[in-house]
Amino acid sequence: MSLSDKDKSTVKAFWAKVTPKAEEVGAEALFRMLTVYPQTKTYFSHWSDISKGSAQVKNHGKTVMGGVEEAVNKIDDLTNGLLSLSELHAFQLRVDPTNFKILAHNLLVVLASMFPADFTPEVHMCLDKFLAAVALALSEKYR
Ligand code: HNI
Repeated sequence: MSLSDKDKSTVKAFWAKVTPKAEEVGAEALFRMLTVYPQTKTYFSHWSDISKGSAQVKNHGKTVMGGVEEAVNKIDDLTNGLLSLSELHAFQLRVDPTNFKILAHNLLVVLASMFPADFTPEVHMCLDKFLAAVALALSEKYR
């Protein structure tokens, strides 16, 4: 399942609108993931505070969104573009790759609620494809 030129331009145009609010989106999506899918909390057991709006949740939300932005910039070759992030998650952090899909879902929910006018069914479809491709690229080093 590859992204068409139209998918890519739709993702880029939407992302340009998201960028100014990236920190809020990241923190909300991360907090939602930790709440709705509590099994994801195991990876953050070294944090002192995983409550809504905590400094650690905000910080890591920002970090993850930096990774997604990198993916938008490397949308033409996600496998190579995300190789070092994949390596980090596979070998050091040992994050089960099913969690990439869980985070993608939470990102979509937050984007839909924060950008209701821009989040059309078409945009939803392109973002879903893009985030699935990101999840696949991040899973590359696991095999
Ligand atoms: Ni993820 C660290 C990007 C999904 C658990 N993660 C990072 C970093 C980036 C990043 C960037 C910082 C790297 C560095 O220090 O060089 N993570 C992404 C992206 C996605 C993702 C782009 C998916 C879209 N990460 C996930 C998921 C989990 C996850 C789904 C677990 C449920 N990531 C982590 C953990 C760290 C991490 C844990 C280390 C955080 C820390 O502070 O210890």
